[in-house]
Amino acid sequence: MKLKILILGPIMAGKTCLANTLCDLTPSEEYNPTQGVRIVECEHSYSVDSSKTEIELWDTSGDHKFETVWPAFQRDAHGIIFVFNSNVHNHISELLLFYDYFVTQSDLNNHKCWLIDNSKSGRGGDMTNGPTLPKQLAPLQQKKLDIQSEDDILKREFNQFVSSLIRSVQQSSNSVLGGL
Ligand SMILES: Nc1nc2c(ncn2[C@@H]2O[C@H](COP(=O)(O)OP(=O)(O)OP(=O)(O)O)[C@@H](O)[C@H]2O)c(=O)[nH]1
Ligand SMILES: [Mg+2]
Repeated sequence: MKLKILILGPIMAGKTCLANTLCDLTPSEEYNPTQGVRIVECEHSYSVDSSKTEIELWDTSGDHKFETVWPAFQRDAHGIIFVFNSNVHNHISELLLFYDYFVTQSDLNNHKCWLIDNSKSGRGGDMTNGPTLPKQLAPLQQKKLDIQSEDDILKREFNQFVSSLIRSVQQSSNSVLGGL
């Protein structure tokens, strides 16, 4: 099985940093804006039947000048990781624009999304201390963490997220087969 997972969110939210951390690539010292998209691959072992899943992480740019390629990002995507920083004043409104295009106006539902607040709050907290999120984001599975220093928590939760995506892809392919 191959999963396409989009990493979406505002400029300088930490999307490239997240992709590098998940794929054990060395993070770059300075900020290099992603030009359009960068695709990195990693593998996941699904614990139930220990089969291997290839994962394509689409590390996208947060810059709106690339909006024309958003339809290509979206095509055949299985899940989305949204990254933002609740300490940056415009990040929540930016995040809503991505959510609106990639979730509200698409057929990808909230269960296939994960929201990461990369606001460097300290270890393993939930999102109870930050600014209140708009209500449409409330159903999303969410986590506040520092991507680089909390890579252990990040990887554990990423594995859970991928496992749940695999289950839902398997369920939908079973229901398609059942309908034949
Ligand atoms: N220490 C630390 N630095 C981070 C973290 N996340 C992002 N940074 C820094 O923040 C800056 C922006 O991170 P990127 O991951 O490149 O941002 P991006 O979301 O990919 O931005 P675009 O590609 O322009 O959309 C870089 O200088 C990173 O080193 C983090 O979790 N910890
Ligand atoms: Mg980037």
